[in-house]
Amino acid sequence: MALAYVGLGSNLSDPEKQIKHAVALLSHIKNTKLSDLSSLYFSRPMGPQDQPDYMNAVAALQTELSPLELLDELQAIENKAGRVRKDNRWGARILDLDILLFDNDIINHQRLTVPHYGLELREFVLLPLAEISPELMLPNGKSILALSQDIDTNGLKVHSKLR
Ligand code: PH2
Ligand code: MG
Ligand code: MG
Repeated sequence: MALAYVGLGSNLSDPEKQIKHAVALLSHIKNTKLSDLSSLYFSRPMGPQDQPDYMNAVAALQTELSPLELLDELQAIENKAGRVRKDNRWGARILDLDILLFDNDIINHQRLTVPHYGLELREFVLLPLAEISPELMLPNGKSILALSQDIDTNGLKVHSKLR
């Protein structure tokens, strides 16, 4: 059994609804249990500024799946939400589900990099992570709580509880 942290993000097609629906689908992934869920956060776009604001959250999953099996499940949920995969790095998206951490694993696979490459630089990942797991450490030994306290919050705020 592994403990995985997944980042959820949306800035198109009613982001709040997208995230809530995605949470419901996360809780039905095979051989996986949704063990924790952050609040829903309102966040300013990182990357191109000519895109809508985001809603973000983080979920903790206990899973028997391998990292790539979990990635397949997450991509299936993204596709179901109607996400179109195009070459718009950091651009607007209906639903983005990113594996942030998978136990203490370091994964450098063509399809998957864990820890997520942007994790230490993104307030909309660090603050929700610190909300649910303030004691969490990255494989490189850094503390999530310390990183979350040092980062510019860039207007990030709790929008509502997700459960
Ligand atoms: N995701 C991106 C690009 N920019 N900005 C915010 N605030 N939240 C995101 O989830 C996000 C982003 C690409 O995945
Ligand atoms: Mg992303
Ligand atoms: Mg992604």
